[in-house]
Amino acid sequence: MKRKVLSALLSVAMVATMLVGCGSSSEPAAAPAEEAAPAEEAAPAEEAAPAEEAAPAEAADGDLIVVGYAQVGAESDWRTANTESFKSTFTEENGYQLIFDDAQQKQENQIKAIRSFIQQEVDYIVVAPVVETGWETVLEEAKEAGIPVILSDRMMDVSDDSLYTCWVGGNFVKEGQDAAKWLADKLEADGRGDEEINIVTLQGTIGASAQVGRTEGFAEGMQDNWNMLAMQTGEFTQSKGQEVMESFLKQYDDIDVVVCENDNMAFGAIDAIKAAGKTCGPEGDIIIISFDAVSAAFDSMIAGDMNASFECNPLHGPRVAEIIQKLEAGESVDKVQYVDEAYFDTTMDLKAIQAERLY
Ligand code: GYE
Repeated sequence: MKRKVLSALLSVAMVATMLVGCGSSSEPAAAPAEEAAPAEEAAPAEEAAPAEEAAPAEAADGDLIVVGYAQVGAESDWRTANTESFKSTFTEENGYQLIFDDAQQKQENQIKAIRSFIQQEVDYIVVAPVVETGWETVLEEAKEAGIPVILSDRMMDVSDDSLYTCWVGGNFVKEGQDAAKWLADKLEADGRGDEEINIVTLQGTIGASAQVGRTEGFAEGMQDNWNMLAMQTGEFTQSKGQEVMESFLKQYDDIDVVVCENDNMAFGAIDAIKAAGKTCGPEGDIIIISFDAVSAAFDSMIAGDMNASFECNPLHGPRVAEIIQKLEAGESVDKVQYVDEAYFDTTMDLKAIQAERLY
């Protein structure tokens, strides 16, 4: 299926990818964690590993399958785990050549990467789109070239959904709804169900489906006695999260809850709260709600800084490999594939749960 000899540039990119891949044997290939929320009893993900245990995948003519992955960037722990998942799955040993591109959180860079994948005549293009809109032209180009495009992690909002083959990722709206429900239950349990509650939100990259969905889902669960004082993007990074939280703390002296649309922004917010001489977490004055549930979020909850984190599973490499295998076999694939997700809070045995997790 590989269409012609790849350029020297591609070879360099592949060697670089392989080198990184070689050092990454620590991550087992993980199949979807079928965890139901809440995860108190904690079913650590008993994950089978279909993609890696299968015989190496090879295209019909015996060549390796060439996959171009247009990654968002390296903005968070979640993203690092996601990159690692792709690099450890799409190895030569498993029958693939991965061309990895880090777009540094810029859509224009992703569009360039996709165009370069088309030029290099890869077999499959995988995109974790930075934002939802503005993809039609480049997807048309991929379609024209006959290269299937698989979306992973974030979604695209395009008028013609035949422009991509399928999507696999988390249900961001549900994550937001679950977070609001958790807050309502917690306030009720603390006898604060009727109190005026002041909330601020650190949003992700504006226009990213992880931001759009989490903001929307949480808004749906807002109660009449809750005030959303302010919402501002922290770009999914710790440093921006800290900066925005510092400015919120200067503007408002009565914040009860901070909703952080990912864990890294929560880490920044917690630093800002402590620096301002305030307290947070289960024993503190400000409730911290976050998303992703990466390992460092467990550390933060165990340390008593964060209250709850709503899981978003980043281990999409094996899921995308499974999709590609089906397509190679001429089978059909589901257009939209949601991954089951749980949540974790400080009422749970977090150390035991953390010890079983893969990220
Ligand atoms: O929550 C955040 C990352 O798209 C689900 O992107 C992903 C989000 C994740 O930067 O940490």
